[in-house]
Amino acid sequence: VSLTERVRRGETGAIARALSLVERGGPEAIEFARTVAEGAPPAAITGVTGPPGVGKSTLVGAIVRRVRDRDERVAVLSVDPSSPFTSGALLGDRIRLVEHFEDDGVFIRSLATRGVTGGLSAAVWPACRILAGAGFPEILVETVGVGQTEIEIIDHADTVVLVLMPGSGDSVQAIKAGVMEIPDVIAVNKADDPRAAEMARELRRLLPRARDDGWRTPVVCTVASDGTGVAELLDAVAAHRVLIADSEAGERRRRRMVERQTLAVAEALIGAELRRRLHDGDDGRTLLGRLMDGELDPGTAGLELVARLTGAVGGLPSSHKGSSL
Ligand SMILES: Nc1nc2c(ncn2[C@@H]2O[C@H](COP(=O)(O)OP(=O)(O)O)[C@@H](O)[C@H]2O)c(=O)[nH]1
Ligand SMILES: [Mg+2]
Repeated sequence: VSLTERVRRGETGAIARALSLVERGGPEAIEFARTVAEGAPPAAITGVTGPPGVGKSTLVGAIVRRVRDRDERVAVLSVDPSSPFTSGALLGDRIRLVEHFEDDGVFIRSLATRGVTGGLSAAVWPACRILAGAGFPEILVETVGVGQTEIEIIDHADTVVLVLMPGSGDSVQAIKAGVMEIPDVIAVNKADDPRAAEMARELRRLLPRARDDGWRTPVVCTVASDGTGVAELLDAVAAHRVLIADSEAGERRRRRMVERQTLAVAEALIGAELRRRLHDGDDGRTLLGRLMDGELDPGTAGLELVARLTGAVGGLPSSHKGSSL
């Protein structure tokens, strides 16, 4: 039986292997992910993002518990390097999801992002295809970050939940200053802290009445550690899902998603190829070697790399040449 078939049957070991495969990246990984997902209904992807320590993993655990109570299958991808876990063993001490490892209806895996351009995007797209192919209608993706970077998940998630906690003022400032995209839902977690209610009020004051797509971002108070507010949070996610399911706003969002996913995949592939060629010499000497010998400067070497990749003379399309310099 092929790996594809075993993934489609939902075999946990096969899914884990398939994810390791796509994690390595490259054209074969993309082709494989596409094959696995062929014919499978698309999964609903929810991004859970925010600064470290606000309780994202705990909240994901609480969401998983609720979804399992409804007897639906759910998969979790964690792109959080600060609290890593794998399907077999949990690393670190901040472990929220251990209870679900025995449950067939739940698949939990951390995802390496390799720290390269397009890393998150290039890894998350095929991973979600694998999980959709394995029959998970719901996927939660935990990503960590502060400010604009965490919101990279917006290119992959149908709904983005930003998790904050009393005291995480940076993100509030980022929203206030307009440098952060307005998330679809905000959870003020650790609402057992009395300052949470005031923070939620401040956020509601700061957030626009409506975004361009007509959506007003709900702010929900949660206590992830005991499940308080998680039902309300899931209601907010469901409401957003309805908005994008059949609307011009949803259409625009999907257009932007596929555009950015495509570019992320292409950029990751080209980036990998460029790095390979920088270290690979076709005439016994690497480009890097020639740089170190002072024969080339980084600018010229960069142009040459691009030239080798595109086959274009001079490395760039002619429209970029002949400037008035
Ligand atoms: N008091 C309180 N602590 C929480 C709550 N949710 C999570 N925590 C704790 O916050 C710490 C960080 O949680 P974790 O889920 O690992 O945060 P992450 O880094 O955002 O994934 C852990 O010690 C949790 O037990 C909450 O609602 N209230
Ligand atoms: Mg975490």
